[in-house]
Amino acid sequence: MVGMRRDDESILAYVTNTKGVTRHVTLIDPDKQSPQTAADRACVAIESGSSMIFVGGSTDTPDEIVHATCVAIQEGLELRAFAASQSPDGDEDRWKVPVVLFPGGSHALSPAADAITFMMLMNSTDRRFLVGEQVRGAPYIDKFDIDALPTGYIVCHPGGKVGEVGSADLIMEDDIDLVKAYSLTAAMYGFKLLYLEAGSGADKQVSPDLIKSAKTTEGLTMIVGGGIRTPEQAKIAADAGADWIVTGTLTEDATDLTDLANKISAITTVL
Ligand code: 1GP
Repeated sequence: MVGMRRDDESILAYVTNTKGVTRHVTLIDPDKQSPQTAADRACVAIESGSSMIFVGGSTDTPDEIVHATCVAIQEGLELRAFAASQSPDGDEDRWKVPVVLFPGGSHALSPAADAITFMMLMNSTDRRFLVGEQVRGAPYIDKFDIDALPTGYIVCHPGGKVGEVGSADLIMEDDIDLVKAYSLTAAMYGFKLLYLEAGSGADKQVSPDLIKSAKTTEGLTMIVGGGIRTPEQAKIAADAGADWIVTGTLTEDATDLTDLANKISAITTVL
């Protein structure tokens, strides 16, 4: 395990011990930049208040690219942690954030990741996304000794590419009781995380009413992503009960690292 996490805390504990504070995840799609640029972006994100890195997104990225991206990010974080440890005012712990695979399937895995969101796309109509890809991937996750974070993944309207590829029976804005039933199901299965997804690049974020409804189920840490680009949008999701806000497109759209720092700081300061 290459993990950078704090020594006395498991990754699942890090993710689920929210202490009532909403935190931010930066999603890096390995397909969208070189591993070195991914590492630079991840370091800027952490410096700007992000608390976790997800690696994943595209459906057909080769394993080698995913792995090279995870290695580069881990090395970047390690260097920053070391530099902080050498400085009297340095905060070494800030750099010890998990690098977590956010896979589109049983491909795109890397032993350099600390953990994986081990997901059931709960509202898929395709067995492959309910349990098929998971059965294919589990032996590799076991072999690589990556922590599996048990996650219920629910795709909400508009759903974007993941909704299409994952054959999701989309949760609509007014499906308040349905999303509650899904959250109960997730808790009864023993999932610890529930990820409400509007789809990458969505023109509408997950409705706060859906977040509120799912949040009434105890024992689930709520991750919300898709279409969040501004502090106002992040605040809406946080106020509705999101424990983690994920942004991906925001990073890809940033014109440079300074722009990225400004955009992520603007979000993390309102959480
Ligand atoms: C996608 O929820 C994430 O899986 C992030 O979405 O790219 O719209 O930020 P965006």
